[in-house]
Amino acid sequence: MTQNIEGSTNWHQRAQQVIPGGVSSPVRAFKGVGGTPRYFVRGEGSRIWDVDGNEYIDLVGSWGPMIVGHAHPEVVAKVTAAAALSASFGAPSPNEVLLAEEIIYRVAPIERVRFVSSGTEAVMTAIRLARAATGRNIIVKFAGCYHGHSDALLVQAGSGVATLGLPNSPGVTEGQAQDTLVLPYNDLDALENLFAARGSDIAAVITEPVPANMGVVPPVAGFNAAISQLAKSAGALFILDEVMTGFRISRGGWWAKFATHEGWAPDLFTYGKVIGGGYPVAAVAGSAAVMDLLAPVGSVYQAGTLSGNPVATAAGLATLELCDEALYETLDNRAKQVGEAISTALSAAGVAHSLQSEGNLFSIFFTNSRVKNFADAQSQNIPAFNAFFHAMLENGVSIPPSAFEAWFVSGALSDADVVRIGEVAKIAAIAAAAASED
Ligand code: KE4
Repeated sequence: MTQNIEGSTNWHQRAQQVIPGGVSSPVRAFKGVGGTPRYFVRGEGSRIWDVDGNEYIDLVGSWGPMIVGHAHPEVVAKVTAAAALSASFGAPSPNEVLLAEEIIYRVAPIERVRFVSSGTEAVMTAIRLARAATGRNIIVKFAGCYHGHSDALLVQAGSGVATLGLPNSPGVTEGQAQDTLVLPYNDLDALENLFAARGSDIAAVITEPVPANMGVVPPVAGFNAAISQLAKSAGALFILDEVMTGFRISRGGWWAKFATHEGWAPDLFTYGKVIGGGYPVAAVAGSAAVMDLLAPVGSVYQAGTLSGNPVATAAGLATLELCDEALYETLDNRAKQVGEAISTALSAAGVAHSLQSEGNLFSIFFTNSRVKNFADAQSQNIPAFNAFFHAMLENGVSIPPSAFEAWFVSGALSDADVVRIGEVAKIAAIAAAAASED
């Protein structure tokens, strides 16, 4: 099926004259998969339409925020009403208080929330808080985890596991990188050894509770609890970056679903995506003891013109109100149905793959073994994924344009959508098989 993508092609040529790469975020440019990014103009429920009128079932969902589907009438109504009362005051307003209260109600260890406009800002603030709270510099992260584009986190592993981090982007100085150490994910020995060697220098360890920015790589049993214990013993903080998983995995995010009963809690949480329902809302949250270090109570500076914006927080509130237990049950079922339909198609075409999930977050690695860390993820068959991606897209199913991303279901997916996804996956699996043989 050859799609007419003339409109997207023209828009992309025009966009590249005025925006670097024609995009406002690199992954959208299709550099990893090749081809022409689609320019979308409308979404409704589980469907999105591009400028050429092509219709797609959406399994990207703006990378997580569109959890209840596109243009949900209750979200649109609340946003429209808020927007009619002005977009922003640069002053306190009730909606941000209501959204903070909702987050605190859902996640027991949280006593304070500070809103920002992106996950990057939320993580940047959490790092600054951890350094202020401990008086230490070193941040520990894991290879393959993504925490936004602040300098301290655009760092790759040094030559040895415990050596200083190296910048992994031009513009990040060695000075900024050297205070970040990068360990292999799921490697508890490496973490224990680092804490034994440098525990008293470590301000914080940060991790995604289930890494989803290298594809979905579940933690080995007890990994997050061990991080919490090692950090606590060394006087370091534990930052759980739930920007992706927060209120996506459950009503209280990953921690509430998988860790509540394990007797540990991180010192700081970061959120984004779902708490804005597609509008720019993110947050750093935690105990009053740590969070009240932030100005104006404490002296850790952080600020934002549009932080806690009344329209964006109205969207987040409306979205969270729709995220009830029934919705999460639906999401888990839909993720299982979609994952199994695609895996069945790939198996029938003889394409090696590993379907990996945690709750309703899932992804498919084109490799025949379980992916436990970033090195494993990098060893997958990228040409096979890319052929699969384009065949899905050209047949009306939009999946993430990268082999290193999570796939997202929404509450708006229908039984007919799942059937269609399974049919298209059969076509795409054949394309992947052909690419695997090249
Ligand atoms: P933002 O600054 O993009 O709002 O959030 C950064 C961030 C922080 N922490 C985690 C765990 C994240 O997943 C993200 C952002 N995720 C990507 C999706 N892989 C955003 C998509 C993009 O970069 O365009």
